[in-house]
Amino acid sequence: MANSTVLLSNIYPRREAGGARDLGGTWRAILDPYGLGHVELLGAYFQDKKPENKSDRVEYDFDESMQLEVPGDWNTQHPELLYFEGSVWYRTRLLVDEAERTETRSFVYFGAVNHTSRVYFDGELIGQHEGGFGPFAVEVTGKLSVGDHSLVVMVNNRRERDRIPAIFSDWWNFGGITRAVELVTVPAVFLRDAWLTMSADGRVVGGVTVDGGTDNVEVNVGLPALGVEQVVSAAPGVETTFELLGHEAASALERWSPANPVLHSVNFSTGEDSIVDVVGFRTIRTDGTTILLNDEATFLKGIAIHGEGPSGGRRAFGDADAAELLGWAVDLGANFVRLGHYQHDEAMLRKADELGLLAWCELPVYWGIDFANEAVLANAREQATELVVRDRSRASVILWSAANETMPGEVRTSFLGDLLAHIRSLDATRLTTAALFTEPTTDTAQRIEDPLGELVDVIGVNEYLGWYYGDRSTIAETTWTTAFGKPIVFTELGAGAKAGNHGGEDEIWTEEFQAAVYEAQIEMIAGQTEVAGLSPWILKDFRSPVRVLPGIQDGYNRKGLVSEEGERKLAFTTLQAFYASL
Ligand code: GCB
Repeated sequence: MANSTVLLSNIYPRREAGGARDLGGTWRAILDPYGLGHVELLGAYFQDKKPENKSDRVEYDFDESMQLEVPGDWNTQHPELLYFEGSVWYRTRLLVDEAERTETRSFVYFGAVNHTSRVYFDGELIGQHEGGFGPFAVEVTGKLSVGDHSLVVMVNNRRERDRIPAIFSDWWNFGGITRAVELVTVPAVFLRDAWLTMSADGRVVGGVTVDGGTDNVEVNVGLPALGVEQVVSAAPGVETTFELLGHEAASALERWSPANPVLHSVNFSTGEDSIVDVVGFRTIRTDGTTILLNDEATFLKGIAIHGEGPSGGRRAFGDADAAELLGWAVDLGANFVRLGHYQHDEAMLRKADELGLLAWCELPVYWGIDFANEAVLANAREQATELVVRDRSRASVILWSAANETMPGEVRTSFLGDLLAHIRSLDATRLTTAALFTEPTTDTAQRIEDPLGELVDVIGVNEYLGWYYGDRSTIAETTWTTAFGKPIVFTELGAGAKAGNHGGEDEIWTEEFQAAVYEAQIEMIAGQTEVAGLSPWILKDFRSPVRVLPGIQDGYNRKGLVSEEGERKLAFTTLQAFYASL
């Protein structure tokens, strides 16, 4: 199924300027475990009917059906939905009054819907989308007459061999309309996309895509603080890229960094449309096995984060969750977050920009994907476009990750090669990466030779010494090298511990055991020459249906530095002390 949706960026600026109406709140929902809700004779739920009189055979009624909060996963809203995988039909009513500008163009924007969705407006199918973590929009221009309208969204989160992710993962398959839904109103000719960032060689570069009209239009791009204003001539429907300022003027710009996360106001305008964004400027590149931020060697003091809220074991969304999760990372002394294993809420990157956290953004190409399937590759490319286009103005974003723990093989490597080339074609200013699967040998000299290493700029290594592999006593003397002369980032290491469970360092699941693994890892890292950072697994305990040990896991992966309710474990302090010492 190819997507029939539109990709709109700059939702934050539009929201702030009053161009977006929040459609979140309490929606109605009908469960459809057999996926038959579209069948005319049985229901055709998208028609949003109800029995009108005593002889009317309509076998559903949204008004009397289950309530679900949007945004939000469905799993944690009703106990009977915790494990539900299948289709749910969501319905909200949209009241349009006289004041609503109907002469302009309007889109219903979805921050994310997991996993596959079909959107119906007043009974008509207006868009379908595949991919559970990327933003998309459907156009409703001309449909917003004054009155009451029906918006129905069929959401399906079945795990399938030909989806991304596919069948297996170590996280909860949260279903639903998990991020914000907004009615976005724009002029007839508008900026579908507009971005600005700094290239690896310190130039201010960007792009604009104008939607509507047939003629070329002038787009003004300005950096008011510097008195810079430039006109770009853009043809409708295609991206026009440009360089703002000369190289010299760009080099005089105050740089964004973790120590100084300075953001500049940037505006884009054409005809009746304008966008005001805040953007930081910094360079990111590698030199051999070193990562250079603003031309200075930078060690990534990181932590991995899942898109799960700070409490309640639910899908995270919005500014408050982002502030709390990233606030913990700041307390830890981190300058880097790995946002695994899929695209996170835009709020995370906006907040990371403000806080001065560098970010790794990732696609859900995780474990066993159907790499031989062309349609899967096509969807991977669509998901990559959503990932990159939404956030390529964010200074925090330094790494685009194509995959996590995929098994070496020709078909896999060619799939990821294609995907990485696609990512680079959308954004050549940042580094590419992937978290590689490693099964460390018993040897203390570990060598990474997965050919994927050839295709990325930075090599992510998930290693788990002292947990899945090896003996804790030999971690410290282990060395890591690759065949590629590129920076290594330990993207995963760690151990499970139940918060509040205390005992000896050799007693598994205790906070002491976990802290001891961290101590040994820290000792090891100090002795590496090719390692440019780490993002241990993971900030917070997170739900996973494969973690079933009673009394310890109870449905949670326990490798968090804090529990699912935010209680800090000993290892938090261990890592914090290490980061403070650097
Ligand atoms: C991994 C995976 C991650 C798991 C983790 C674990 O290698 O990348 O998704 O959650 O290990 O805890 O086993």
